[in-house]
Amino acid sequence: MDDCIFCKIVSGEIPGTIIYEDEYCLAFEDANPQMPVHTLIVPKEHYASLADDVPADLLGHLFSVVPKVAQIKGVADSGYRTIVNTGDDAAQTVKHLHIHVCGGEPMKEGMF
Ligand code: DGP
Repeated sequence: MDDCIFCKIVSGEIPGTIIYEDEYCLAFEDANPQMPVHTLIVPKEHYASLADDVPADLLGHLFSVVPKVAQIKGVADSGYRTIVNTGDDAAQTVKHLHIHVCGGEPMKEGMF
């Protein structure tokens, strides 16, 4: 996708702070972190969101990378939250499927 910012990070056209990469996905630091640890995992292939007929094996792979990212970021033991925003009501601002991995301090109990 020519105008997709995460595709540009995947291709190296724009920089990202990459902390993990494999054949299918890339993990890099969120540019606007909401927590001390806030990393995004994205597929290398463009899918707009979870609603974009994402192959199940790719989804499984992306989620299998979550604990690896948590280990790399040092939150595997303290805990972390994974979030996938899908569509407008969820405030998905970047239309390239991504998993947020957030942690590094206690979160309040609440809606989720
Ligand atoms: P979402 O609301 O789920 O679509 O979250 C998109 C996230 O992407 C948001 O937390 C900020 C982050 N983001 C937006 N643009 C860039 C960028 O150019 N680089 C990086 N590293 N993160 C970005």
